[in-house]
Amino acid sequence: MKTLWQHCNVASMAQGTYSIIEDAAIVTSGAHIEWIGRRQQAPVADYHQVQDLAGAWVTPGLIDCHTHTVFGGNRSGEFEQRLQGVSYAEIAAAGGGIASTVRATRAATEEELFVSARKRLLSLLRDGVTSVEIKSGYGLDLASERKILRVIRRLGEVLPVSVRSTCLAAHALPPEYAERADDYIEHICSEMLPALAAEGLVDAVDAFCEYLAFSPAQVERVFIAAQKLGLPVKLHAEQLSSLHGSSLAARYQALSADHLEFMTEGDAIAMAASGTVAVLLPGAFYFLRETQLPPMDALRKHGVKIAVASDLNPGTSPALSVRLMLNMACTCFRMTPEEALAGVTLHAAQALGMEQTHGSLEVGKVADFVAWQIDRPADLAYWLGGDLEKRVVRHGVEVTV
Ligand code: DI6
Ligand code: FE
Repeated sequence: MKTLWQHCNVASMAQGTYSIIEDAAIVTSGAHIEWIGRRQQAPVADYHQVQDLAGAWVTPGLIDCHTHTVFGGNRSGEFEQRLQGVSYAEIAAAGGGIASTVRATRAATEEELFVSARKRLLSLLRDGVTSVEIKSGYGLDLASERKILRVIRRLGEVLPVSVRSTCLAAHALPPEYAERADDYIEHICSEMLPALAAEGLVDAVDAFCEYLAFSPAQVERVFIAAQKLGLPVKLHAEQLSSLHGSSLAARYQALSADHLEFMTEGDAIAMAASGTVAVLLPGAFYFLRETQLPPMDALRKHGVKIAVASDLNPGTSPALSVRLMLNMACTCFRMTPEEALAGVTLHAAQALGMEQTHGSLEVGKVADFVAWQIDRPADLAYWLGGDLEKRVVRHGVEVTV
C-alpha cells in the first residue's frame, strides 16, 4: 500500500531540530516512509491513496519514554490529605505512599490492572502518542512484577501504540524484605530478572537510586545482572539528592538517566561521553513543588540529548498528557518549544534505543506521525492540555482511539 500524504507542513525533527519542510508531502509504503520532501518534487507514482492533510503541521508521533502506567488504585485521597496539612512522612508511616500502591497492585487481578491501565494509556494516545515505555515496579515480588509486565505486553498488542517494557523491580523495598535491602537486590538479580527475561517480558532494566530507595552499589549489582542477560539499563537518578547515579548509569552505557534535578556538571560530562539521554520529568517536579532545577546549561553545554516524559504514576506525577509536559518543560525548565518537541520525539526514541526506526520523519523510518491543525509547531508546547484537532498515523495507517 503506497500512500501520498500532502497539503501539509512538516517538522521532521531530524537531528533533533524542527527541520521544517513547508508545503511538504510524505510517501508511505506499508509501515515505512519511502519519500519525504517538497510537494512539487514528490515522485509521480501509482498511489493507492492520496490523503489531503488540510494544511496540517505534521510531526513524528509523540513518544512518552518514561511511564509507570500500570498500577492498582490511585493516591488522590493522599493528595487531598496532604493539602489538608498531613505530611508525606505521616502518610508513609500510616502505610500510605508507594506502599499503598504496592498493596493495591498486588491485590488487583491481571484483568483489573489491564482495564485501568488501558484507560490511562488511551488518554496519552488521544494526545498524539504512538510509542510509550511502561515500567513495572509496583509489584516487588516475582508473581506481581510478572503480572504487571504481562499487562504491559498486552497493552501493546491491543492498542495502536508501540510499547517498550522496563522491569523496575528495584523501585522500592517490599515489606517482606524490610531492613534487608541487599537480600532483595540479590533476589532481583538471581531470581526475578532471569525469570522475567526468559519469559520475554523485559526490554530494559531500571532502578531507583536514592537515599530512600537503593544505593549506587546496590544499583550497580542490578546493572551487572541486566548486562549478563543482554538487557540495556536506565536509572531514576538525582531526583531528591545527588548520589551520582547518573554517572554510574553512564558507566554502564545506560540508555537514559531520568529526573536529574540534583545532577552535577561532572554527571553531565559522563552522560555526554556515553550517549546516555537525560530524561526530564516536569510533571513530578511540578507535583512535588520541587524548586531545584535540572542543570539545563550543563546539559546543553556538554551536548547531552534531552528527552521529556510524563512519568505517569500515582504518587508523584498523575500526568495524562504529554503535551502538557511540553508546556511544563518550557515554563518550569525554560526549555524551548523546539527542544521540548525533540524531547518527545527523536531524543525520546534514543532513550528507548529506538532512534534508528522512530522519533523523526526520515526515509526508511517507521511511518508514525501526527497531523495537527495548529498554526506553528510551538503551539504543541503552548496550549495547556485540552484536545487539539489532529489525525494520527501509525505504521502508515490512520488510527482512531
Ligand atoms: N520516582 C518517583 O517520583 C516515583 N518513583 C520514582 O522512582 C514515585 C512513585 C510513587 O510515589 O508511587
Ligand atoms: Fe519514574
